[in-house]
Amino acid sequence: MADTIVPLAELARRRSLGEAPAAGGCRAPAGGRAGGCGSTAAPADMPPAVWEKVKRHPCYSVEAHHFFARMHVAVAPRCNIQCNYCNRKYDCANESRPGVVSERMTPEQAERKVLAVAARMPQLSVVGIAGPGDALANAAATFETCDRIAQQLPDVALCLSTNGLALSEHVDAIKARNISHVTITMNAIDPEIAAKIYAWVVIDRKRYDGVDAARLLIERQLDGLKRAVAAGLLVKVNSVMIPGINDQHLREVNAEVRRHGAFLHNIMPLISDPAHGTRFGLDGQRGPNAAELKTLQDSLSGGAKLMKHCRQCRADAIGLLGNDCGQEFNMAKIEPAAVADDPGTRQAYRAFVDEEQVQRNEASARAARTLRTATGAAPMLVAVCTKGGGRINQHFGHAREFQIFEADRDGVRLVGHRRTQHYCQGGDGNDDVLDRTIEALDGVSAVLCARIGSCPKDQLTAAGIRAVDDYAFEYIETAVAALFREEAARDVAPARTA
Ligand code: CLF
Ligand code: SF4
Repeated sequence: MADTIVPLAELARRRSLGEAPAAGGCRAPAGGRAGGCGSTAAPADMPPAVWEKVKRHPCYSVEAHHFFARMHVAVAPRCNIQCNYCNRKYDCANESRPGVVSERMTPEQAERKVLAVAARMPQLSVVGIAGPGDALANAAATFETCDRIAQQLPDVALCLSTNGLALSEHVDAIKARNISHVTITMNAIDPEIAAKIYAWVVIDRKRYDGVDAARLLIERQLDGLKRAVAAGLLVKVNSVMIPGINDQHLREVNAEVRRHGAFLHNIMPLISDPAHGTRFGLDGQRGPNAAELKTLQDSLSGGAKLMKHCRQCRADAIGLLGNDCGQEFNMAKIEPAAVADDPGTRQAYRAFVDEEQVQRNEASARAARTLRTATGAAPMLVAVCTKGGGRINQHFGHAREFQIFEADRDGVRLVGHRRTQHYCQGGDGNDDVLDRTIEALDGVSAVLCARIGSCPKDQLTAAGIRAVDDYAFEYIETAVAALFREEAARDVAPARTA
C-alpha cells in the first residue's frame, strides 16, 4: 500500500499533463459537464444550501463524479422484501450490480476500513450503506456504522439506500445522525405493476404477497419520501427499468416522485442473467438496451431531474464511479488497528478541485461558443476514453468503459456509459474484444481517446465510427464541441462553415 496519498504537487503536475487526479492504485473514471449540476457555483435552479450537499457527491452531481469517490460498507445483510431481480447469494469480483458483495462486515470493521480508505484516497467524500440487503432492515448496524464514521470523519457525507419499506419510522434517526442523502428504490406506483416486480414484503414479522404486498410497499415508500423531504434530507429515487413491465409506467413514477420532492430520479437498466439465479433471470426477462433506456430518459425532460451516470455499484464498491477498486481494500488487507485520519489531505484535495473547476468553467464557456458556430449539424453521440478529471486522458486499448456524450447546438451532455474490456492485452490487441466493443458502441459516431493504434482505428472506421486522438488530454466538453463542429463542416457546404 505504498504511494497511497497523492501529494498536491503531484496533482498539479498531473493537471498540467491533463491526467486524472487519481488515488493510489485506482484509476479514475470519466465524465463530462452535463445537466443542471455541472458548475462550481450553485446552479440557478438550486438553493446554495442544497448545492453544498450536492457538489461533492459523485452520484448527485455529474461534475462531482469526475473528482470525488464514494465507498460502500456492507453492514446490512438482511432484506425485508424480495425483488424479482435480486439474488444476493451470487458474487463475482468482476460483477458490478447492486446487492453484490464479497464480504460482509461489522460496524467496527467498517470503521477501520473507512479509515484505511480515507488514508489512501483524498477523493473520498461520501460513505454509503447500500446493502447487500436493505440499510433500514438492518437499522441498528447501519446507524452504529454511521455514528462511528461521523465521529472519525465529520467532513465525509453519509448516504444510505433503501427499498423504503421501513423509511418512515427511521426518518428522525436518519436526520439526527446527519445522514444527508437517502436513496429510495421505487419501481412502480401502481400495485398491479409492482406485484410483477416484488415477490413478497415482511412487515412486523408478517409476510404479504402479491398485490397486497405491492400496495403496502408503495404506500410506505411514498410516505417515507414525503417525510424525508420534509425533514430536509436530499432524496434520490432509483428505478429499475424492466421492459414490458414498468418501462412505460416509469413516466408516471417520475412525475410522482418529483411531485413529492425527490431531488433526482435515476432510472437503471434491469441486469438480468440466468447465471445470477434471480427470478427475472431464470424467467428470461430481458433488460433494456442502451437505446431503449435513452429513449425513456429523453421522454422525461420536465419531470424530476435525471441521473444518467449511475454505474449500478456493488454494495462494497470503493472509488470513483465506474472504477471500482474495492478488491484492493478487502478486510484481509486492512490493518487490525484503525489508522488515524488526516483530514488535511482531503481539504487540500478539495481546494485543488475548486481551482480545477474554475478552469473547467472557462472551458465550458469556450465549448458553448464553439457549438454556436456549428450550424446545420444533427446531434451526435461521442464515446470518450478517460481516467477522470473531465479530460480525454486514456488510451483506447486501456478503456474498460466509454463515457457517452451527446452533442448538439445546445450543449454537450453526458448521457450514459458503455462497458467494454481492455482491448490491449499484453501488448497485443484482442480482436474478440474489439468486435464486442464495436457492438457496444452502436449508435456512436466517434471515439475520442488519448491514443489509438492503426489496427483498431481502421476497424472502427470500417464500422462507421471515427477514432480521433487529436484532442488528447483536452477537456472532454471542449473536444466534443470541436469534433461536433468538424462534423458539421463535413456535412454542409463550405460556404456555411466559414
Ligand atoms: Fe452509494 Fe447510492 Fe449513496 Fe451513491 S451509489 S448509496 S447514492 S453513495 Fe450512485 Fe452507485 Fe448509482 Fe447508487 S452510482 S448505484 S446511484
Ligand atoms: Fe435485493 Fe435490495 Fe430488493 Fe432487498 S430491496 S431484495 S436487497 S434488490
